[in-house]
Amino acid sequence: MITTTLTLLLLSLGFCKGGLQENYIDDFEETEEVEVFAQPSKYGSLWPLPQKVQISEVSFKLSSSSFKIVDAKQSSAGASCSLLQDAYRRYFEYMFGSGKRQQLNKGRRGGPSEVTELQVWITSPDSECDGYPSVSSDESYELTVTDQPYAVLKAPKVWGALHGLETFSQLVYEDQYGAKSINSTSINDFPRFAHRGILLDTSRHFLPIKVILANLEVMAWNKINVFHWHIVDDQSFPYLSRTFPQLSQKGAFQPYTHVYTPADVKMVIEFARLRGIRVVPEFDTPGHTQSWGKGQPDLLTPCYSGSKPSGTFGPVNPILNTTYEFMTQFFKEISTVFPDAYVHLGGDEVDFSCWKSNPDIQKFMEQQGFGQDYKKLESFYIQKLLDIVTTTKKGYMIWQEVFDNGVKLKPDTLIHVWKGNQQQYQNEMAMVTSSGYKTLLSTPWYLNRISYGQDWQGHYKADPQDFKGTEAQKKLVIGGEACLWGEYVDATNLTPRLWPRASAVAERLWSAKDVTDINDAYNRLSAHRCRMVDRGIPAEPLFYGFCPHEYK
Ligand code: CP6
Repeated sequence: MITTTLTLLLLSLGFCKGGLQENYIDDFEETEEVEVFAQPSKYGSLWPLPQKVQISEVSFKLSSSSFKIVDAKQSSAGASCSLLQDAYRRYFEYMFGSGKRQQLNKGRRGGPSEVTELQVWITSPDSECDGYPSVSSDESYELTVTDQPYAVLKAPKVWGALHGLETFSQLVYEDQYGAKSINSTSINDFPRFAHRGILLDTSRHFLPIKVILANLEVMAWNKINVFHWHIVDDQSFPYLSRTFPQLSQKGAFQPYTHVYTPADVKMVIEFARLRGIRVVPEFDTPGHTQSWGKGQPDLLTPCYSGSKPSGTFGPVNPILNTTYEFMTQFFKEISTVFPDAYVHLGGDEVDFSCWKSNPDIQKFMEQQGFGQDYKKLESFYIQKLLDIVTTTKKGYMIWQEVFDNGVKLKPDTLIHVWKGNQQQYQNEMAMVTSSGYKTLLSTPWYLNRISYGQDWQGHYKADPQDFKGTEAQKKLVIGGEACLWGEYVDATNLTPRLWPRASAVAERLWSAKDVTDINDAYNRLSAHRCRMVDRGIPAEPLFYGFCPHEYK
């Protein structure tokens, strides 16, 4: 009875078999045939793959009762470096769980020897323990697990040590009797690109702090080192500004709990720092600013219908002095709240129709000799904004439109490429770098776009240095970002939509250029995804199969 009713209901809603089938075929994306069930890789579950790895057949045991992660005697960072001490605790738990410590059966004769210590040795006199990571941070490390009672993790700075701890934890596996084991291994590792980011959008849906923190943790497992926080946009303004509290009072989703307080922001920045992750906030103007207008009267351009204001508003009003006075104060605050050397200033998708309708703007265009070229007006605004932000001693990132419109930029500006098909974004990368600017790629990594099939493969195959250009041009590519825009994403579906798909981008940006074996990637990524699930994160499956932990 219930079934019949349901069928009728579905039919009446148009969910008939034929319709479904058609959509299904339309949406199907061809993916390369990989082996259906994940096979063990010779690199185990390492993800992203280190630059140089040697793993031998010789294996050692690890016992939760005797194993310790300790500072090497020669290390420049010791017990007072809480960043490292916290990381030791985290990784001990990932390897052995927080449950009761199991005694290794030491009575077994002729059994393999045991690794009892991981010694962490920071080799540079300044470990940077209390600093913030930056685009020029040294993230390299060396890891050796040999026939010694202890393994050694050597890194010039704490940032490399954090990555090395993650790698060490990825080398630990359970043998057929369930005993923790690690093979004799030698790793020399460093990132291919310095900027490996993920964009999360907290304007279209508010993301609770705990969701942001949980995903920062997963970013660390994937050696992602930038959290691009697209914190505000048209739909809401959740950033609580000390200077302009009415921005979030009026512009955040109501009730007023949908805000990030100064204490929240501080917590996110510190949680990220402890994991070697930079927090780059984006305050996107002059477009994408509807929510700003609610708490800051006169900031946005009044649109006209005929000779009268229509009551709606467009982009930031570029012709008023008050606009620039506001921006000066606002970005002064931002520069003190966010310690990173960069802010993202947006500048994308500016709609000119409102500016065109406004008689005051038309008059201004005439005075300035801009004719009907509204890109010139946009550039006028951005130019002034960049000068303002420069006085706060920050560097800036901007979306590609700002470059496309010919705005004069500081030589160290980062141009963020996000538009077009493959041909178009490759042309754009070639143009940006031939003009001498540094660039970041996101176009192939719009994780908010979903389709039926293994779309991670497409993300994996895109390479930010694949475009026509000289070696010098290729060097100007400093990395990329996976973007998860928030229109259709909130706390309920963010995590499985992001992982393990963003992991594919993480390996492209960390590992050597020639790491392209899709079968091996499938095998390692399947295991890496199971590890994420094991560590408590609902990462979605790549394809058929099961995870080993499901048996426990
Ligand atoms: N919001 C802002 C967005 C997008 C951009 N900027 C966007 C555009 C296209 C897609 C997804 C997101 N939602 N501020 C573009 C950079 Cl497919």
